[in-house]
Amino acid sequence: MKFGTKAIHAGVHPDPETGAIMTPIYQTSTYVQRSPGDHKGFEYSRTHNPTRTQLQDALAALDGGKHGLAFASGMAAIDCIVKLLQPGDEVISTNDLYGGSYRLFTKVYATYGIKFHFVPMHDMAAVEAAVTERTKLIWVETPTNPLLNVIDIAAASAVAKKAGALLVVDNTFSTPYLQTPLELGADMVMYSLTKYMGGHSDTVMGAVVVNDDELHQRLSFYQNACGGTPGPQDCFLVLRGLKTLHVRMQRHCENGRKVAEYLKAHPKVEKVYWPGFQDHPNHAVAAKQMRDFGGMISFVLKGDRKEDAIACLEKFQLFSLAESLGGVESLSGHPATMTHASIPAEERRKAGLSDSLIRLSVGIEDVEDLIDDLKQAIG
Ligand code: P1T
Repeated sequence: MKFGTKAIHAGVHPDPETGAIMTPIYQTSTYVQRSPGDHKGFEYSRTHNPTRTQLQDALAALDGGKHGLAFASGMAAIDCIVKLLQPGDEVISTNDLYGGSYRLFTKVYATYGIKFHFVPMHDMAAVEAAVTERTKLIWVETPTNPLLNVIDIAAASAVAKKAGALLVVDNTFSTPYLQTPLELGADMVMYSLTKYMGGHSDTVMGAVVVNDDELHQRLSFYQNACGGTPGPQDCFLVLRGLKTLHVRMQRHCENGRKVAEYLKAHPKVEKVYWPGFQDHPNHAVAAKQMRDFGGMISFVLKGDRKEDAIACLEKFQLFSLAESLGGVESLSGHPATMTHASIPAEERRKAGLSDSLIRLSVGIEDVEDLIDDLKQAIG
């Protein structure tokens, strides 16, 4: 089955009771048992819920995985993965990543004795140099948030296998439409479903997809034991979003390309970060592992001044200034004060994240209107 057909049909089936073609929202916390332990596979909705089961199956199918696990947020999904570790274990993570992931690693799990090494992962030699006998997890986000660096998943998988570590890919920016990390050797794919997968900025959710049965069992244990599970209404919304993922992503990519090219040609723009450009430092890796280049773009205005970036952000009419990304509507953001404020300024500078960086999530509006908005805001 091809991707678009899977996005609409995989994992879901008409309701056996009524024939309802869309997955019902099973708004129930519990399920009647005939006799203690004698039930229809559902005991309590933190553990299993039929709406969530269909979403998890759909997510697994789209990534070519065997098992999907849904969570109440992307952060809850990341939290569940890190729970696989023990004090003394080490993690190698990209140094350019979502600020919330950095905060969870450094402010929560580092205090439990897990050590995190943050390295520029587009340089695989830097990853290899950080490996020790305690390395248990390699954390890849690609393209990275917000600098759109691209990390070679197959190469990272080779390093992880040699080290005896698990490889996770946060695939939030790409979605399975653009890249399928399990096929490239990743052990786990992680999503903030809040973004492109849900696609309509109307719910917060996360997911993990895996192939390995034992890994799935361990993650399911923490999913249930710790309880960061989503409600059925949210699962329904993401299931609905997935049905148009391929159509939306195609348009995000088309609009992304036009916006990136417009910015690159603009005399007041210093630098544009977008992996589709031939001269992007990781373009060859992007072209190898991605099917297109996405709708996330960052840029810096000439002069590299924070106040100019803020003035531009305040002028946007269509690119609403808001945290988040991946919805049908275009958004803009200032990572240094918004999504990445939890990364200390010194660490941000080391990773190349300037206080004058503007991040765009290019939506699926008519691109001429988006370009008109950029024209008036940049001047
Ligand atoms: O917001 P939540 O659903 O909990 O997902 C966290 C998360 C994880 N990974 C990546 C790559 C992300 O971008 C995010 C959330 N990001 C934003 C809110 C943002 O505006 O960048």
